[in-house]
Amino acid sequence: MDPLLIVLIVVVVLAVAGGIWFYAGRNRGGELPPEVSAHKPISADDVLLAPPQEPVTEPESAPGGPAPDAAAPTTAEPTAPATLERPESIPGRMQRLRSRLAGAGGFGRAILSVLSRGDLTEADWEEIEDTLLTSDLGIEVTTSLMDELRTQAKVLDTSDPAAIRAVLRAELLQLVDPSMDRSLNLAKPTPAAGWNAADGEPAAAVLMVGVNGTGKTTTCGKLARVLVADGKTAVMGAADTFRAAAADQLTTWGQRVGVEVIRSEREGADPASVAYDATREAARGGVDVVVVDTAGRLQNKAGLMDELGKIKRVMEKVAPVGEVLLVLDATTGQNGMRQAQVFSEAVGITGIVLTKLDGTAKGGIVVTVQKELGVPVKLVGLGEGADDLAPFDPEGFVDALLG
Ligand SMILES: Nc1nc2c(ncn2[C@@H]2O[C@H](COP(=O)(O)OP(=O)(O)O)[C@@H](O)[C@H]2O)c(=O)[nH]1
Ligand SMILES: [Mg+2]
Repeated sequence: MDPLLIVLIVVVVLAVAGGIWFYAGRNRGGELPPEVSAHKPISADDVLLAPPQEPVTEPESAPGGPAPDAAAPTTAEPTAPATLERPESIPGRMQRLRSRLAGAGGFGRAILSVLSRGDLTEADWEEIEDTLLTSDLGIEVTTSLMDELRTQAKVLDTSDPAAIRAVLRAELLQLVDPSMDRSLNLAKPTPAAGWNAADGEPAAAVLMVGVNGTGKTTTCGKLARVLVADGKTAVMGAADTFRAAAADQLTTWGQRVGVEVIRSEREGADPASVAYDATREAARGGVDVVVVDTAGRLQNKAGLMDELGKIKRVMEKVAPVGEVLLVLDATTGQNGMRQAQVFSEAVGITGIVLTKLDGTAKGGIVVTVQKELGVPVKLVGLGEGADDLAPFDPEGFVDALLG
């Protein structure tokens, strides 16, 4: 063979082999890095199962914003009608909340299932007692309710679940006490003695108090929305001046529901002066209701009493405060009760807002808190959504518990 031809064949073979190696190498390098390829592709399910996103508007003032102006401690935040949402009707939300409560707090259903077993053993009765205790009915109420149920069970045919259900329903309803007045006092108050009529007609005032994290700010926003849905006008006061974020949170709610928020740009400003400004502005604007949010720091009982007392006093330079609502987190149970007592002593409470009743089986706290504080539960919160607040309805509540 021609040596030249042999050299040519070797060159061609080498070139082809090199090409194959190069191509394979490129492919290796072209693979996705493991951390990228490990990502699960986003499917329709991921989107559908994602927790619902609240349409939240960015607060107007950001940290590091304009310097605080000592001469003008409070400002009225303009509302942003573009982000306004349409509130759900009251009957609609009560229906929805009832079904949510039935899903989460239905301790009555557990009791009914035991009762329907017929002849009850001692173990069955203990099971009923345990269920009542874990619902936060408290030992005293549980004991008397157990006595009543046992007595009635002897009198009635225990194999008839409908009859036992009726007894349990009546007993629970009596404990919740349908005779209490649960309406919010939103009547226009009589102006204070020193109030100048030229400064406007004072608005009905609602003061929101309670421990940090119980849901005060959220409840202010939800309540303002209920008022708007009811055709009323409102102003909110951000008297939680401890953190700027608290006023921002309330401002965001104000923007959502189209309600003006009076706040201070200065962190640590005097909460009483913000509360006063909000109350005065509400009168000047001829608004129906002023809702004042407060801080709930509890390190020092005397300090808390002073602060809340002062807030209420300055608001009453305009007109009497019609509602002081204590916001209580239902999931904290008996712990929350002790804190509630402190607030109740610090400032007269006219009603309770029980929040986070969704996702707890501690519905019995309604009975306990009313008994210990002597004021009715007026509103219940059953979620973080803007429409997740409803008037407390004893019959609906008991029926939801019984499933
Ligand atoms: N599940 C549930 N969460 C709530 C309810 N009310 C308030 N929250 C949540 O509780 C947290 C604290 O609420 P916030 O209003 O800031 O409490 P504040 O410190 O008392 O003003 C927030 O994450 C709220 O969304 C309710 O009724 N149900
Ligand atoms: Mg707050």
